[in-house]
Amino acid sequence: MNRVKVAVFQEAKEGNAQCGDSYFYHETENEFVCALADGLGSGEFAKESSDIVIRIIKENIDASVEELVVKCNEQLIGKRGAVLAIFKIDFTTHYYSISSIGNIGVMTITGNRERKRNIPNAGYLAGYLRKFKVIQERLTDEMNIIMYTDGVTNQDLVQNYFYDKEVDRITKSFALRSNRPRKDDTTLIAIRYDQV
Ligand SMILES: [Mn+2]
Repeated sequence: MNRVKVAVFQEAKEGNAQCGDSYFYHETENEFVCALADGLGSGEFAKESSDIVIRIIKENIDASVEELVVKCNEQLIGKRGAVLAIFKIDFTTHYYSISSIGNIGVMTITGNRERKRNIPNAGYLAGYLRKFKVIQERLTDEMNIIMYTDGVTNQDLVQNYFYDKEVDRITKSFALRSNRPRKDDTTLIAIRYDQV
């Protein structure tokens, strides 16, 4: 049985058929990883870039967050580019890592309802990569982690339904109550960790 629960809401920008955001998550005995990418611009080329990023992460599940960012960046040379957030849990050390490059978000919520929005690194992935930070923190006994692209607004992010322990209820509440019309492709990933 998986230790981490995940639910995803995704919708294209108003009037667009295809969403340029891509995501992937996977749990093994020792790790959980989730990545979310938003291709720059919109349409086909945006999707191409975000798909490349997600493919690299699937093919290199065991790599560190830092290595994943570097590899993704290399593969985007000559492409439109993408912004990227990666969240990874190491079950053996009880630490999690987060890195985000560009306008894409990660918010952590601990059991005592403390919300923290990860500060993203400036820029985006497209072949030239500046220095970037990977934050590492100890897992708490219960945590919600919310990953989102820029279709999710600040107004959405302060809502109380993000405290819910059931990830499906978080994405359903978001679907019902978040801001519309969608001015950008919108992906919201709700992740729940409970120490067993
Ligand atoms: Mn976007």
